[in-house]
Amino acid sequence: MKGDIGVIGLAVMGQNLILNMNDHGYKVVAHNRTAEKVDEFLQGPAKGTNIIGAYSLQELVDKLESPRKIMLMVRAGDVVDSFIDKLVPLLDKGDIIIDGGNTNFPDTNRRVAALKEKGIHFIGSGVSGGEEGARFGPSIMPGGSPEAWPFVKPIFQAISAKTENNEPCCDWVGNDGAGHFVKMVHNGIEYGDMQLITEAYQFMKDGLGMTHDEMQSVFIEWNKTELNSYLVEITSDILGYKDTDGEPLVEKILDTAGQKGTGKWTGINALDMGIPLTLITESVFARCLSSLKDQRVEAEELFGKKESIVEGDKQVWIEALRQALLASKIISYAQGFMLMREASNENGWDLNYGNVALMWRGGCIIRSAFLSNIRDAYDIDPELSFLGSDSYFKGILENSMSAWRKVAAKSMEVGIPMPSMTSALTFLDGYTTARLPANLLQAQRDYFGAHTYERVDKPKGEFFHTNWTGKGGDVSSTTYNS
Ligand code: NBP
Repeated sequence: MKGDIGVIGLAVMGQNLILNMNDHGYKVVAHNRTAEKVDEFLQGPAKGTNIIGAYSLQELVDKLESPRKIMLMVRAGDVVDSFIDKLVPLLDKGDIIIDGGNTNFPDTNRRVAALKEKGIHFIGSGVSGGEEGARFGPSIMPGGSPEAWPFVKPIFQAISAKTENNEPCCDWVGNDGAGHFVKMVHNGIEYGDMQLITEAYQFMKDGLGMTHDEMQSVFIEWNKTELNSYLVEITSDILGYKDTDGEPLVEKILDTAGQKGTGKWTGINALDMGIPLTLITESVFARCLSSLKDQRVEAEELFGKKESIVEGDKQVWIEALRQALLASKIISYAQGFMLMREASNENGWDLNYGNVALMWRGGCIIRSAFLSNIRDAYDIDPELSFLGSDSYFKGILENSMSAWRKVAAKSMEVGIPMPSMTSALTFLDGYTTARLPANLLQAQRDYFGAHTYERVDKPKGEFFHTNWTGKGGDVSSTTYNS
């Protein structure tokens, strides 16, 4: 009997996805560039299962049922292209290649188009949840050639995480690179959620002088509220974790954050598309700033910086902080969905935002109760342009406003950096201001560069130039927006 699906790449993600597929009754053919890893896998974790090994791509192809489904779980980038190039001559028209790695979506756009010309279907799929997710139920975000989806759907939906109502956290996202785009935004949101939590931690630790056990209890309590999420849960575990000497391990970890690029891609896309994705971008910059450790140590000494203690009732501050965190999180997701909306419109992807929220509901790093509310919001209005306008989220933003402002103002006053919480508030203030000072900005642009402006008392689309000094000419620059 031939295999249902082939998987190339026997590192942590590939192995765990294969075992997951096997658990769900699928016969998987496993291949890896370094052949010894196939044997190690078959004699190790895959021992006693129905998993079959393949030591060459030809063997892999020969052992698969038609149409063949071959999933790449290898390092993103050139390695994916190289496997595609080697596979194509061995495949038949209608066969399917799936890239489950962390690929930048323009690469998926390119591969879908190139393979279509050869009659091969291509799916680019985000997979989130790390090692444990891959093994027991990840969030899976597939996009690409829609013709391929019916063949892959039963396998992906079987192995994916499920919501509390047993809905699979996996559905078709859209054409071309839509799946990898949505996975990229997921990772950007993950950056934002993590940064917000770290800001709350620093406020509690440095501002309120709380112990790690106290902070752990706060996160345990917060996890029983609207903030209920995987990241809040693991934060409480981390804060309670003691090193061998009984001290909190977290304080022994160097404060320089790493990154693998998906947050940066999200920020770059937001800039390209003109979407004010301020919170995620601040979170990426916060990681960049953290990596300037030596400079920060010198600068702290140079400026003689000392944060002052936050005065007042600790419990009142903790509740204010919870509200500030929740409100900021709403803004982060609102911005992320704005970005997806713009990308969907630009690329004709017809994204279903409620489904995206559902796919993130379980299995992935940003899984949270909150995502059910986002799904409800898009069920009520599938074209919602700003999540904060939905009555549930609007209510939270309004109720949290005063506490959020107090936390933001206090952080500025005492010198605790909270770039994401404060930028979220600034965004909302800007978004809810009907008249911003961009009129002055337009005047400046026209003054120095004859860039023209529109007038509030004339129809939109009519452009004016003023000779502000009497010395410049009346010729204006070409009007366009980049
Ligand atoms: P890695 O990203 O570490 O990739 C390891 C695989 O790539 C191995 O099969 C390795 O073969 C193969 N490979 C490499 Br590296 N260079 C190669 C080359 N030049 N030619 C052929 N094969 C090559 O594995 P992973 O951490 O399991 O991740 C797989 C994908 O899933 C990545 O795109 C990753 O970004 C994504 N992802 C990872 C996680 C996670 O938590 N780790 C979560 C979600 C998504 P070899 O054994 O012969 O060296």
